[in-house]
Amino acid sequence: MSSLQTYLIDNWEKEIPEVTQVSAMQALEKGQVLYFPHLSFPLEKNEMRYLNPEILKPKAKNISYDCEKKELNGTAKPASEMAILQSMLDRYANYSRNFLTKLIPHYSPNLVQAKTSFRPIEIKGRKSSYRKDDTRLHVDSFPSNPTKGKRILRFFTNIHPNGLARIWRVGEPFEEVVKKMAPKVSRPIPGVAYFLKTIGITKDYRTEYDHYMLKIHDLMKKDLNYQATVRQEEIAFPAGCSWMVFTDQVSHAALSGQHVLEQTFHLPLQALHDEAKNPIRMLEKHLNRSLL
Ligand SMILES: O=C(O)CCC(=O)C(=O)O
Ligand SMILES: [Fe+2]
Repeated sequence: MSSLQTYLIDNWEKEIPEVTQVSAMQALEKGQVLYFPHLSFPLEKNEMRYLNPEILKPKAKNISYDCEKKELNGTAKPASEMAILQSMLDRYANYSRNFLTKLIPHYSPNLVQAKTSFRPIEIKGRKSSYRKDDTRLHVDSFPSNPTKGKRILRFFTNIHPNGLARIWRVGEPFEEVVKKMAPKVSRPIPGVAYFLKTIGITKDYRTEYDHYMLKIHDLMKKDLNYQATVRQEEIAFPAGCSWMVFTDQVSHAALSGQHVLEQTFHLPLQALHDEAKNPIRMLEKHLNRSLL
């Protein structure tokens, strides 16, 4: 199975034929990356000046935007000076949500729009701890943000003004990741999840599923031999294209590139077309018990 499934859609708003809708949903749930080489996000002239890492506040990796609260985070300057940037992210949030609704209408009743982000830093050479190092293959899982089983679906658009591609690697299928990593994870210590939530380290209760995903994320990134030897494919996403993937299922790494927009969506399990093929069920099958 190739890791990419390509769709030549070049318009955010046009209706999408049903055969394409079904193909996209099945490819996504199988663990492929949906690739839209002609789906670009043109910037207005007055938005171009934000393509500059200096708009980030110190230590921030990206600017994040909550399109429901209309709240911008991660900028060095007060939000009032960032009104144009905010409207750019708001437009991207709307375009990507409407597009996904047209591409996979099956998901739309249950689709939850999470943060929008703008990532203006060159990834290559960026310093970070191994856990935060997204140049290493990983599946997404975040220490303070348990999903409690909700899926993580991410939509990306490369908006680099001078044509620089974003270089990714896609690793082995999740079943293989589970076989290698899950046996190394010990069960959560009873009471810890409750404690983490009570003192505010986690924003919600860390389920056993979240525990396994987080440990697998860390084990993958920490294991340099795994990183070097596991089957992987390099993909270049040129400027002016978009792509979408279940990042909690597809092992991925972003090696280089600058200036990307990203929209995260969450999806409850029951919204999937084929509930059997998701990371939760794969982990449960491997461990032979329920995790949620
Ligand atoms: O910034 C990127 O290209 C991808 C980084 C990543 O690992 C993610 O967004 O989950
Ligand atoms: Fe990731």
